Amino acid sequence: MEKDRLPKGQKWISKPVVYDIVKDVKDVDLSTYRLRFFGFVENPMELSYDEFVSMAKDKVMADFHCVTTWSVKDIIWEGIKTKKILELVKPKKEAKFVMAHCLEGYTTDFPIEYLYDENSILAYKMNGEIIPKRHGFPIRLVIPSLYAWKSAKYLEALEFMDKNVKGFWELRGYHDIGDPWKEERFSED
Ligand SMILES: Nc1nc2c(c(=O)[nH]1)N[C@H]1C(S)=C(S)[C@@H](COP(=O)(O)O)O[C@H]1N2
Ligand SMILES: [Mo]
Repeated sequence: MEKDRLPKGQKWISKPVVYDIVKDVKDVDLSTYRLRFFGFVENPMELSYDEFVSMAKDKVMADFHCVTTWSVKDIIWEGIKTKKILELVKPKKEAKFVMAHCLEGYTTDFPIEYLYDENSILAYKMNGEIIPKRHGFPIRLVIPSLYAWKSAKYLEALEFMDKNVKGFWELRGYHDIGDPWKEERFSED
């Protein structure tokens, strides 16, 4: 049923609203850009943009829920599913949480389980086009099963951590997990 598709407290809108912690996002030089994976992993790894694109074979269509109460249906993301990245970097058993680090300084953290989700993807295309600058060019982490602030734009690195360290919005009161189906908007601590 259509209404079961919308988490409590949300309403549908047609396009995602851009939210950024900075006014201007610098242009990215793709020739020097690297996406890094580090921390508690057996195989730390870095990928150039070209390497990323040559590995990008996955596509996910998912709804996108923002904690400010809007939701957008059926956004199509193309790139590499995060579960495939995990097969390559091999998280150590200590790896319990992940911090996404972004080029302009934004960070967000979440439990590692969310990277095993079938719908979680590192995306370089959105709705069939290269991701527009303000939606996260060159690469964005997309975790459709969490509120949109966990979907880190302008991604620079994923850090595998043995404990929960709060990111930008988590330090300002947002939930450490942020499951829209449980309305985990704010944290209690
Ligand atoms: N790097 C980065 N990623 C970010 C943000 C940000 O400020 N910087 N904002 C987050 C927030 S609060 C939301 S709601 C979504 C918004 O995604 P959109 O701008 O593509 O609509 O991006 C998230 N990812
Ligand atoms: Mo947000």
